[in-house]
Amino acid sequence: MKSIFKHLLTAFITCILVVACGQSNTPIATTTTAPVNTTGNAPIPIGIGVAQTSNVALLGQEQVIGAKIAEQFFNQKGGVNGTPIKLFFQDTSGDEQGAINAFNALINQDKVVGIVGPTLSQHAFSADPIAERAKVPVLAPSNTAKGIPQIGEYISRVSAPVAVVAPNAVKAALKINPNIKKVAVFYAQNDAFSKSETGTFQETVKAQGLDLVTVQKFQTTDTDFQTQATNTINLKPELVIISGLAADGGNLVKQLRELGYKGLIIGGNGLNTSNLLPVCKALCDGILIAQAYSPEHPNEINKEFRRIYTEQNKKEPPQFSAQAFTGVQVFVEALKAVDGKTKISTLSLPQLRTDLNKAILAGKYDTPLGEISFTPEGEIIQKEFYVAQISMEPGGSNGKFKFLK
Ligand code: 1QQ
Repeated sequence: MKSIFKHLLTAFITCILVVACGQSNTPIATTTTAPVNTTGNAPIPIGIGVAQTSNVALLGQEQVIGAKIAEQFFNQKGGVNGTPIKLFFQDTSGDEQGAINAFNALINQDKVVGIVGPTLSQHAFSADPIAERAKVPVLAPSNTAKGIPQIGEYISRVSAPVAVVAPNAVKAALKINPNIKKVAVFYAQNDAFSKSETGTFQETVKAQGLDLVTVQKFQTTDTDFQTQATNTINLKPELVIISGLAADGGNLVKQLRELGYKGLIIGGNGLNTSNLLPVCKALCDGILIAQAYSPEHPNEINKEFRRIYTEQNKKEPPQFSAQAFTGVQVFVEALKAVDGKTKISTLSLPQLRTDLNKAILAGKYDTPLGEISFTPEGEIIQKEFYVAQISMEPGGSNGKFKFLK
């Protein structure tokens, strides 16, 4: 990274001067843990470790967009008390090892102050412990499985857990069709988030007095769901609930409909992207998905975020972009709080990472998700949740997430 090299060069020259001149009044040359930013206005490095390739990129791409909007937006507003931020992107790709490699690169090579990532809970359980051991704060932008903040002191999330988000979709389905009795549940058994989310869905179904007629398992890599779909349809459910990711989830919806299923379908958070629409096309119509973000949220920062996003992308901002934006925002505001106490330019990188983590947990943030804060463990405290229903245009190539009242 240029600024660090510049710093090292400055430190080296200073060192020579110190030896030559016999003076020793600078902290830079004498410490091994040099300050992060000693050159006045060198940008502060923040890491984004999400999936930019693989099937998980259907979700991760939306995060990259949200993070980039935040970088530009907050730098235009003066960054961290006059010092800009700079995002460093490392692609986690689609597996645990990819996430581990991305986190290691962000921590050791890019020397970031904190990380927004990874995309999946499945990857967080492997990669977050690396950040925890290195004492690098992580803000999980989309890790909704049970147990994420409990990975460690440095792990917090801006993505509300399945336990609070998912039940809203079941309640919305019952409002649309109060006659629902029989419910079938599908989940991807090789994905930590899907296992966690289906647990919540199954509890909700039972708590609502509904009849859970079957629990079907699949893999996120599956493309053929004929057997599970046929077995399910034979049980005549009025509601099907799917916890998986976008490609598998989209194919499952498509095959259920092609085989004649007519009832309501709830998709979990892994189906919460318009990248699902090219998979199930017209047959995506009517899928209900609970949301931790609404483009209609009326606060100023959301209005600005929504305006920039829609200008660039010609559609409404999705939840994953809003959450990634929020992750960067929390870092920026917590960095400002740290800087307000002790100039960041005088702190060593380890000290800054530790102070930053404390500041994150202590703060309150007005974000596109609404007002949020954190429990001491790093769990998000968020107030508003929503449910959207996919509405496909006739012909089935274009569709929208319509928010239910
Ligand atoms: C998780 C999730 C993902 C499906 C979001 C991209 O919620 O892995 O926890």
